[in-house]
Order: sequence, then structure tokens, then C-alpha cells
Amino acid sequence: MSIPLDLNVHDYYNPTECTWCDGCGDYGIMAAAKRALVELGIAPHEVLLCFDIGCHGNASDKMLGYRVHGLHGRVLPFAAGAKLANPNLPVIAFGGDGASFSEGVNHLVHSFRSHYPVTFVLHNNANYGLTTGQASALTWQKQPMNTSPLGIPEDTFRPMEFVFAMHPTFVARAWSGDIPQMTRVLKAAIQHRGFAFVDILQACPTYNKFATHDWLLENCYDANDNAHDISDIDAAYKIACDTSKGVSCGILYQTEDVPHFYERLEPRKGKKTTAVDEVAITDVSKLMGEFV
Ligand SMILES: Cc1ncc(C[n+]2csc(CCOP(=O)(O)OP(=O)(O)O)c2C)c(N)n1
Repeated sequence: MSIPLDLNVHDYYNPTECTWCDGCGDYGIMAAAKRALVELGIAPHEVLLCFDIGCHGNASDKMLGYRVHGLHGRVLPFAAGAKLANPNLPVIAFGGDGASFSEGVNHLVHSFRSHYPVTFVLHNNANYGLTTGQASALTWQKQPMNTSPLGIPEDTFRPMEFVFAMHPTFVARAWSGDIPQMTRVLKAAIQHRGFAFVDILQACPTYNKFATHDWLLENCYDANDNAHDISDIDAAYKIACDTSKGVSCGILYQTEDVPHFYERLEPRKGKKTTAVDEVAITDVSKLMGEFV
């Protein structure tokens, strides 16, 4: 796809004042999202951006595009619904780790299982940011947090072990200080045939004192710089889960061989129109009369 000559990141500019803390990784993530869309030639009126509740969710009024800001932990159901109504529209869902691995983890499970053709961007700051730094399922064990000064007793959830158990078709990881890397990964995710999972390790200078910007800078490496074969699921699982020698980033795994949810829907087979095209005013008075 060639980029329309007049499309520019400023087309996504929204004058609403940013309320994120200085140094918040959300700035970088949203900058990369804008760049990815522009480099794919997608204008604001050609994309649906779905936001969960949280610090990241406040991006819903920080950039243009068709935007929906829903309930905590529920971004994937409404993103999937919108995509099924209008499958021609690229749909990106943004969610925090609190929303995605605690409040709404069930929706993540079923998004993998259903293989909705949606891009999911995890703002992984390893805490509940908006409600001022409570521990999430991804907070490192023994880290003192605002409501658990002695650390939490539970095991830290291992997101990549979970994701690979879900038979994914696209898994990537990036970190919020590397805008070129996030842009590259997001472009591939948006173009992916089915459900694309993008874990972005996000600096949260106010509440996350363990995986800081400097820590991420030091520990993250780009697996796509090495000879990593992204079609090899066993190799991808290994480098995704083994963080002993650094945190692998980039596109870790991808297969395009799997038909997505919409392609498997029998009632849609052979249809040239979408549900949105088929919306019509229908007289239901006769039907309602049956219940009087
Ligand atoms: C159903 C529901 N439960 C809890 C809340 C309160 N709440 C709002 S934001 C938030 C934390 C968000 O954390 P996360 O999803 O990790 O996003 P972040 O703020 O870190 O970007 C919580 C618990 C809510 N709004 N709705």
C-alpha cells in the first residue's frame, strides 16, 4: 500500500491536554501507533481505536480516529463486535495489564480461541496505574506497591507462557522507549490475518520502580536482529519465556495459515456485503403485536 502523499502523523493530532506523568511510556506507545497507521496509509477515518479503562485508556482523547472508550477489562468484546459488524475496518484494541490479566482475562482467553481479526496492544506497566499503583497480576513478586507495602503473596503471572498455550498466530513484544521497534511491530500486527497480540513493556515512572525505562533499555534486545525464525513456535516460546539473558522483543511468532473467526462464519460465506451495509429500518410492529 502506498502512503497517500498528504497523510501525516499530525492528522492524528488531538489538542486535548495530556494528563500522563512525565516519562510515562504511554506517550511513546501512542506515538508509535500513529506512525504505524500513517506508514500503512490508514487515515483517522479509516480505523477504529478501542480503549480500555486506565491511564492508557485516556489515549482515547489524545489522538484522532474512530474511538470507543469502554469498561475496565472489556475492550476485546467491543473491539471484536465492531470488527464483525464492519470487517473492512482495521480495529485496534488497547488494554492495560490490570484490565487484561485480572479484570478481563477471560476475554483474552476467548479472543485467542475465537481468533478475532483484531490487533491487541497490551500496555504492560505491571501495575494498576490509574488507580495509583496497586499490584496487578504482572507486578513482580515482593515489590512494595501502594496497597501492598510488603509485596504481594501471589506468584507473578507469566504472560508469555499463557499466550503460547492459547495457540496464538501472532505474538510480539516491544518496549515503550523504542519507537521504531514498536512502529515496526504494530505495522505487522495491524496487517496480520487474525488475532495479533502485542505486549508492550511500558515504563511507569510513578508506580513501577522495578522495570524502569533504564532497566528496559538495558535488558531488552531485538530478536529480529538475530537469526530468530518467527515461524518456529518452539523457538519463539523459548525466547519469549526465558528472560535469564535479556527480554526478547520484536516479532516473536507469526503464522498466517489459520483462518480467522469471520472467515469461519458459515452465515457470512459468499456474502459481498457486511453487517454494516445490511442495516435497515425494519417494521417490527407485527412481530411485537404477537406479544400483546
Ligand atoms: C469494572 C471496574 N473495575 C474496577 C475499576 C477501577 N479501575 C479503573 S482504572 C483501574 C486500573 C487500571 O489498571 P490497568 O488496566 O493496568 O491500566 P493502567 O491504568 O495501568 O494503564 C481500575 C482498577 C473500574 N473502573 N471498573
